[in-house]
Amino acid sequence: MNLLDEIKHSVVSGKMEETIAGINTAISTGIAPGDIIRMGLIEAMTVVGEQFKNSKIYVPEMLIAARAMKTGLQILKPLMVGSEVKSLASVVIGTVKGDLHDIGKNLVGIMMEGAGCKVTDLGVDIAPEKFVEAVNVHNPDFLAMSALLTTTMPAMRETIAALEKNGKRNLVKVLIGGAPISQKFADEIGADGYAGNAAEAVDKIKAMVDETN
Ligand code: B1M
Repeated sequence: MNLLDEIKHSVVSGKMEETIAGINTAISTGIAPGDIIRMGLIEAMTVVGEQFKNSKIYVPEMLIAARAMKTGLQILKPLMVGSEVKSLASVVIGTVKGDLHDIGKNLVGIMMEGAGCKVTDLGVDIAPEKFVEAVNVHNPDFLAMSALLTTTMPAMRETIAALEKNGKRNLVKVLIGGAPISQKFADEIGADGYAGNAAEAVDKIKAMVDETN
């Protein structure tokens, strides 16, 4: 088994110490942090998702695996976040109401910071009125919303409606993403952009910043 497979295996089985040790070894042998995230951590979560879908594991195991993944991300975050001087854009990010999944959202935030964005992370289970309040307080260029459950997708539409109701919709670009989200859904609810993964989210922000300049 190569090192990245070992990391993947440790995360799938929720072994925190082995995950940390594997990541530290990978870093010291010169494996790029982005590769560790993609081929070690994200692939592990895909396996975990499949196992959950097939009733091979249940919520507690999924939670333990997620904890190992989050710890791994914490180690890698400082290596992903560069020392860009100029701010690309300011972003308020959060996972929508009713949804507690934050690993993808955290990864998107880390990649945005790495690209030079100023990111304010509201956390999970963020109600539409909380997003509106954060837009009022932080006046960001982008509002970024994440959803992992089909049942919480409507909260994105509700948040856009709340922005409109409060006269804020034109002041901020809305970017959405998460496993069940698509470009079609983004178009349907009137979001400005959709991204399928963290790298694409950064590309979308760069493209939209370029458009407005
Ligand atoms: Co849950 N869960 N979960 N879960 N969980 C899923 C999402 C699921 C697909 C599993 C499955 O059935 N195969 C399924 C959803 C089914 C559906 O709605 N279609 C599911 C379910 C059903 C549930 C519960 C309802 C289970 C239960 O209680 N019976 C429950 C709901 C709780 C709630 O939110 N109210 C639940 C709970 C949990 C845990 C708490 C145990 C844990 C989350 C821990 C945490 O996040 N802190 C968990 C986990 C870990 C998962 C899986 C296994 C992994 C998610 C993950 O972290 N992926 C997941 C199955 C899967 O996705 N394979 C699953 C890794 C992460 C890097 O990817 O989040 O997709 P992802 O993010 C990607 C892209 O989507 C994108 O970029 C990221 C990186 O490239 N992206 C954006 C995300 N946000 C973006 C925003 C953007 C742009 C791109 O712009 C703003």
